[in-house]
Amino acid sequence: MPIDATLPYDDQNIFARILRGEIPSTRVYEDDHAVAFHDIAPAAPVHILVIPRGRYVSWDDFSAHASEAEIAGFIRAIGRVARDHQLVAPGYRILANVGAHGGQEVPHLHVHLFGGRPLGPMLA
Ligand code: IU
Repeated sequence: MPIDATLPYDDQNIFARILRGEIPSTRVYEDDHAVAFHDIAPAAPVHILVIPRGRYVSWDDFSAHASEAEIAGFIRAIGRVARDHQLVAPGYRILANVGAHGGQEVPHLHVHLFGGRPLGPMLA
């Protein structure tokens, strides 16, 4: 069920619980600002979610309220994960769904990183 991205942060959301280690995930990267793990229902041969450690509901919340260090660290982490998986030469896609019309289902900012096959045209 898509979420309302203007709601306050819910500390019990599934990615908050993954961050706290209460629910297992297959982590592929972590640093001071970000954690990356395999999506549980991959839509491509490589489908990784990169999330900030901070409590941000969505890209909107993050872009409005995160510090410069958090923003820089998060963006650098996404690039690092793509390079670590040898995705740069073949190419890849990053995507963040925001709110109901964006199809966002988990109320903690996550960037999808897709790769490993030609992804075709972007769907609106
Ligand atoms: P969305 O952008 O909020 O629609 O994406 C949520 C993603 O989180 C989706 O691709 C799910 O497969 C994925 N996911 C997950 O990896 N682990 C979980 O426990 C749950 C969802 I719930």
